[in-house]
Amino acid sequence: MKTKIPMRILTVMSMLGVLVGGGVVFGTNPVEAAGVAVSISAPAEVVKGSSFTVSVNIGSVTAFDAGQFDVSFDESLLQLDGVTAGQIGATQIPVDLWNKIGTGTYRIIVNVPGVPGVSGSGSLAVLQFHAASSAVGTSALNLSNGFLNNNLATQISATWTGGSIIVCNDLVITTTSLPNGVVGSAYSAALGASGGSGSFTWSLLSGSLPSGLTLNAAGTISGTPTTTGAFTFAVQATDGHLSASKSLSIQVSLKPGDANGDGLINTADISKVERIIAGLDSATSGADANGDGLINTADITKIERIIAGLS
Ligand SMILES: [Ca+2]
Ligand SMILES: [Ca+2]
Repeated sequence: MKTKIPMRILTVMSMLGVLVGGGVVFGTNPVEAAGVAVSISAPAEVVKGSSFTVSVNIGSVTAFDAGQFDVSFDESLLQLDGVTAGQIGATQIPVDLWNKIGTGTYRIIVNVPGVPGVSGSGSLAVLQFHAASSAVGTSALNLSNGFLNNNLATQISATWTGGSIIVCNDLVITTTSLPNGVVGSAYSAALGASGGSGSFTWSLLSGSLPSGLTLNAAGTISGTPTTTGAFTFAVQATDGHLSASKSLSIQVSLKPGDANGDGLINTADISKVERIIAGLDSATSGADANGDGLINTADITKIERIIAGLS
């Protein structure tokens, strides 16, 4: 019968390089055998000229004591301004030294003072960057020449995964105004934006579109207005990372001759103008069919001409 060795003792034995199950295991535990994951946590997209931080994250590690790695990037797009301490569990991981060793490549050395070792997950360091103010593009953010060791001065196996950052122009909505709408007439207007990564999803942020109109994700406002009025609303465009919003408005009026505001011009509008002239109904903008600012029999004549296809 085999003697069962408690997991905690097994871990200590394996860290010490004790013979376990016929093989010598140096400085590893079951998690680290596959390699501790070291990866970049960075914004996918930054606006040119802006400052941002990048975290060099580390997965679960046991008795970590010190490490070194190189970070490299496109210097025409990104500049490294500083490197500050990471944190594993509750323990800070001091950056002892960071130094430029080549074009766009910096070497960073982190070291926990003394030999207590730190276990847990977190970050090895935090990098302070700013994006170039005049150039846009995509920069790789590579990690290389990485080496980690535990408090026994033994290498900790690790996999190093970099990333990339898009430097772009700020996302702005370029539409300054929208065409007016007419009750009963088809309406279509395309919203525009620039910057970001160039593919936008649109939505209504606040307010209301004229009834009968909708905004689709591609940024087209379309439909057929059903009521008059001035409608003010805010739209938002996002490229998935950055977003911008803008307040816009659409004025909807009646078609000249559409005295009753139903979107159609027919004999009901003649009756409506007659009622307005007789003082039975309030004036409507559509009743002024000939656009002279007055509502009188000349508008009835105009409506008849419109119905007959004469004008
Ligand atoms: Ca009408
Ligand atoms: Ca008139």
